[in-house]
Amino acid sequence: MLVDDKVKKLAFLGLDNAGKTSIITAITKKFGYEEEIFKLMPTRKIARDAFRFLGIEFVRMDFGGQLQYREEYLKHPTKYISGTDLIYYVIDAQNSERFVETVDYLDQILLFLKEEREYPPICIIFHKFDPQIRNEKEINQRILTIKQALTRYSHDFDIFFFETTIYDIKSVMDAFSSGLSLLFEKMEMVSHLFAEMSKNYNTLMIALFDAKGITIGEYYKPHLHLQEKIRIYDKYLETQRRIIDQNRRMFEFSDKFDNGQRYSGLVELLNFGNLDFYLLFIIEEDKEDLASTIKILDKIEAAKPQMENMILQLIQ
Ligand SMILES: Nc1nc2c(ncn2[C@@H]2O[C@H](COP(=O)(O)OP(=O)(O)O)[C@@H](O)[C@H]2O)c(=O)[nH]1
Ligand SMILES: [Mg+2]
Repeated sequence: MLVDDKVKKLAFLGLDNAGKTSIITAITKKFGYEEEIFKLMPTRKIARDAFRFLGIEFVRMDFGGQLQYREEYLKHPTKYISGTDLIYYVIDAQNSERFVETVDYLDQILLFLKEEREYPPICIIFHKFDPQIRNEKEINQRILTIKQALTRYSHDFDIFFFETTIYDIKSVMDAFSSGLSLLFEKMEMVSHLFAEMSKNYNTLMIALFDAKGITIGEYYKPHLHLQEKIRIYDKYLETQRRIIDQNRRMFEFSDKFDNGQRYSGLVELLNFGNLDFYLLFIIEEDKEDLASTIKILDKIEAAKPQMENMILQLIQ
């Protein structure tokens, strides 16, 4: 499944105050799991924690971004930066005064990696992309300029861009999950299967999450608005929590969007040994024909074996 089975190292890099620690905290705390902080290195200010995903152990390293630490990492890059499997580089999207400084730091990191011939995927996260600035022309223009400037590295590195904000946990989880999926070759087949399945039903969304909320695959109806996605995701989180608290295997719910359109949802727990996964299925409700909604939810039940097979392939 992976290139090799040793522990995978994820690095969160960026200037101080970019939001690295907030992102990691949001990912871990949202799902109420106490992550095992097994080593804290206050002197070098790299906080490490460990987690498992699809049966593989990961170490997540939060590189303190103050100037003195950055200088230390760049002075001994072999010690700090080498051997990283995936880099999340976090930029404060609201602080354009530090754009030059942050691009410069990223430059130095990438130059070092290039010299070492190490090419981990690079996820560049424009963070603090809060709802109220999402439509601001100037900020969007500046972000675009940085993206264009960084294309000079795309010959050597696989570079991916994300916009995130702590006010939308989905944006943070999407960036994190997308990064991880780059390390698992088979993960994209999950999304493909969901896209296929969606053709048979009037589906708004199908998604598969691991117990910690990492997305393993998902399909959205193409025209679904961001607000609606966020609403569904919040509803999912609430439902997942209920399943855990009430020790259930499945929960169905009905809800409506701001525009009045009603939708039905189902969250189902799937276990494989000690690994838990959650399947989320969302369909539009037909006001005239509620029986058809129920019929569709029954059909989903029938598609479960196929889904379980796929998960088995992922974790084998
Ligand atoms: N507006 C806004 N502020 C944020 C967001 N995420 C984090 N912050 C704030 O940014 C500051 C720096 O965050 P922190 O995670 O400590 O940054 P780090 O130095 O990169 O680890 C804190 O005051 C956070 O509350 C966000 O999405 N939007
Ligand atoms: Mg920090």
